[in-house]
Amino acid sequence: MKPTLKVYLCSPRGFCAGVVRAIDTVERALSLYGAPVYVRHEIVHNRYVVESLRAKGAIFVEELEEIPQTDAPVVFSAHGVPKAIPSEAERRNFFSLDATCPLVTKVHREAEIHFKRGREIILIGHAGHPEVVGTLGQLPAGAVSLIETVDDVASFVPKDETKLAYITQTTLSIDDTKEIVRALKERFPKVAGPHKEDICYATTNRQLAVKKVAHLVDAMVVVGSPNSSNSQRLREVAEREGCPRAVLVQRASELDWSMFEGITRLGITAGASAPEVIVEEIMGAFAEHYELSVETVTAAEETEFFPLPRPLRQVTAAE
Ligand code: 0CJ
Ligand code: F3S
Repeated sequence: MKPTLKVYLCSPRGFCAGVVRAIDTVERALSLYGAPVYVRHEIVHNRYVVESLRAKGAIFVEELEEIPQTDAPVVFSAHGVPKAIPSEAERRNFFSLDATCPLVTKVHREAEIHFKRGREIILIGHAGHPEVVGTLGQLPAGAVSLIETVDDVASFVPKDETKLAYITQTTLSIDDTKEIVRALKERFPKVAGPHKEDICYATTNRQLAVKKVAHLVDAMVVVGSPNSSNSQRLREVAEREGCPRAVLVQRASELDWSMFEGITRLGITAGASAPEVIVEEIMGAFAEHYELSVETVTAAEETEFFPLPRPLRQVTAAE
């Protein structure tokens, strides 16, 4: 007889509206124009998604220089790109399709508005992440400074502390960001910024669901890739909320079964770039070891939908 395992499935989990739009952009480009479709950077940070699209004819590159002169579409990933990238694509006469999430574009616009109003901008985010590189690259070098921690707030030297603004990466930890914003407002009471931060609805809701489940379980499995910021944050949130074991896995084959010995309650969630089919694969793997009793724990209902980039919409309408 298999031991029983109570499974708490976090909801919402997995794909957000921006990820659906980004993947659909590549799929739609492939079906309209045929292979190859070039994609600058992983369309979303998920190996399974990238490999599936590659099998259908997508070619992934890190930089435009890697793309030969071509009429094939060139897609920019969901994370956004510095302004120099669309300019370079235009110079090379590429047919570009921008799959930047509209909620990242919104942050780019905020940055531009602050800049036009003469404000020095602080970006709260993780150095080197493509979204951060893209947001920094919306404005001339030096216009935006990156801050990663509360300590960075203390050491930041503004040009004029009455003309400061902040923006954030969309996939940060809600709790860490709250602390950084608090420190920023304490030190610079006149700092301009969004109502709270720029963390997106999907990041927020997935963290809220993990918070509801973390204290109920002995272990938490987060489906997602190691380079996925929002997925990493879910693992962190689970741990910080008192879940004794939290792991990030890309596939069921990565599960270390010694870690789950003796557990009776398990939480499962998935990052915004992780497909539901992998959640099902993980559930299937646990079902081989345990008798499962599954309960969904819901933190929010999501209805967001983002239409495809304009060139693909027009072609769709003409059909
Ligand atoms: O940056 C974004 C617009 C989120 C895209 C979806 O998630 P993912 O895993 O590709 O990217 P993050 O590393 O930013 O979470
Ligand atoms: Fe956009 Fe947030 Fe998803 S920024 S791509 S809705 S994780």
